[in-house]
Amino acid sequence: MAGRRTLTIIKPDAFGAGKAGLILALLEQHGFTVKAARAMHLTTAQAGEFYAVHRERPFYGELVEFMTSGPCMPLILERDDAVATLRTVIGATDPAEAAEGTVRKLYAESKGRNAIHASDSDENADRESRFFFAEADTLV
Ligand code: 3AN
Repeated sequence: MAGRRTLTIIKPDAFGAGKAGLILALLEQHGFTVKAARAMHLTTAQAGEFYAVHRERPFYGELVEFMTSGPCMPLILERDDAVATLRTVIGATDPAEAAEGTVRKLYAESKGRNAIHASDSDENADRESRFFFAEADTLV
């Protein structure tokens, strides 16, 4: 059965532009509740580790540089079928291809500066949640 929790990050472009509240309101309208939240400025080592799966991709350096360019906001969110629903709500990686009303259609500038991250599987949601939060922070 699909899990009830997923991990999202409001990325430095959206967080720095003061869009965190609007994005969170949209996610809440889609039935998500916040189970953990923090604001932080990732180090190069942290961003590199978080995106290690993309290490061989041509955009890896650009991605790490962008994710360390300013503070971001990781959150654990909960609702039924959390991973698949959030992927739909954030929209396609490229905002030019994102559906109307999605977070990326509304707030992303480009494939690289695309406002928000969302886990792509229950396994990654679990791994990514542990990356940012201690178990004691996720018991609400
Ligand atoms: P998604 O975030 O939609 O799961 P992935 O997993 O293909 O997309 O890519 C991870 C992240 O890498 C994206 N969120 C985006 O920030 C960055 N990225 C993907 N493709 C490109 C690209 N062509 N140029 C720059 N950055 C990219």
